[in-house]
Amino acid sequence: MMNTHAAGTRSRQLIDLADTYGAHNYHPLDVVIEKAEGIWVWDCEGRKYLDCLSAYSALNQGHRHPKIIQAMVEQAGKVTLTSRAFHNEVMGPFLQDLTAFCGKDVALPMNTGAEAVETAIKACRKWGYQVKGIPEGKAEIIVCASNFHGRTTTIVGFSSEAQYREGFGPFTPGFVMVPYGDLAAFERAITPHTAGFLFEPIQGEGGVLVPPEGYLRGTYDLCHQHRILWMDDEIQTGFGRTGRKFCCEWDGIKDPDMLILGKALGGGIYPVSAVVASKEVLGVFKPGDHGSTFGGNPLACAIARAAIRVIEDEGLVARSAAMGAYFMDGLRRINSPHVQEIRGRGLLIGVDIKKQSGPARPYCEKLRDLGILCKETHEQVIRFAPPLIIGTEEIDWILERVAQVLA
Ligand code: IF1
Repeated sequence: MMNTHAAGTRSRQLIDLADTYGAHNYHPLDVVIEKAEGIWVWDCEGRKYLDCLSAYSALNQGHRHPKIIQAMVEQAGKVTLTSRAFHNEVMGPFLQDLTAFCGKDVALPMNTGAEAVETAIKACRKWGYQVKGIPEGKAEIIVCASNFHGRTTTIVGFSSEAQYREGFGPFTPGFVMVPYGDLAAFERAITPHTAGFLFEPIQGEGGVLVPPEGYLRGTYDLCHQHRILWMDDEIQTGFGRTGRKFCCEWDGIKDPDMLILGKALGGGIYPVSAVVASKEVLGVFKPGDHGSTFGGNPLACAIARAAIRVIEDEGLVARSAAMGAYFMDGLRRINSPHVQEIRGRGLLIGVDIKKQSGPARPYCEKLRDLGILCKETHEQVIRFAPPLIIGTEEIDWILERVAQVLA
């Protein structure tokens, strides 16, 4: 398929530089972003686009939110990094705000999502040995097919996506895979050595896959019957993205054993991640067991505090629910011959393109030409996930263009 977007000269040069001097581990759309504000971004030629990807939900608060930028600048004028060899003035207040927001006891701060997932795996295994009494070296963690939890060697080792694994073994043992959304299969996979169940409440990379109603609740109840930690990866779905504070609330779950957080926790500015859990679980870590040079640094903590405050003060959870319903309704009205299914919750929406209509990428390229940035996932799915600050007028503007492209 021809790329109809004639990237301007300066953009072309910058893309060539990245191609020449960078590793080719991505295949991005030909857009070079120079500037951004709120839901909008501009490329090097001054063309304006509405951001419908939000850096995979890391930009829930919008680009360069003034309150988060202000917190960042103020903190940068004081101290940015101490390492955990010393205390800093911001980490305590941040951890207090975060645990209050989540309704949990304690949190462990890291940087990227994958690091938080690794942290959760370590905590789960140690809890399995020390608290549950699983024999040393035998702990099992149940994971789901079509999962995405990050890119470390341990995490890709339990991916079902051949490309994520191929050439990167040998892999870490101790993970058992079950089909996503199948409660009976989950129950069959439980053994006396099961320490945890690691899952996404909606699989984003999997293609915005929403599990059947009752699945999350069912796994939660089974986990509690069998003393298994329910490890909820809300890195992409958390902080209002799905129209609830955390996506697990859609199945009535208010108290997950572990919340794994990232992306929007950093307000679209800085990588901030965390595992939030009970004292019983995170209490297994003793000094020296785990850590990170940058985790819990004062700049990260100041930014994350502001990022949480913006979600709360601007009512972004309720806004995501309302705008998501409006967006979904508009998409359903389009009635395109190319659409197989539309699914999602809140402002995490996937439009599944029929196989016979070809892959989703050319549709994303056409949308880009009309001023909308989005990205395909899993060949056939266009993901729409704008910042949660979006309004109905802007959604109407998107829908007009989507209707054109899907006609
Ligand atoms: C990329 C995908 C989304 C995640 C969940 C952990 C992580 C992610 C549920 C790891 C990260 C990212 C990674 C990013 C693109 C993006 C993505 F398409 F690859 F799968 F969002 F859908 N758990 N997802 O979604 O967090 O270490 O990246 O901070 O380019 O790989 P990270």
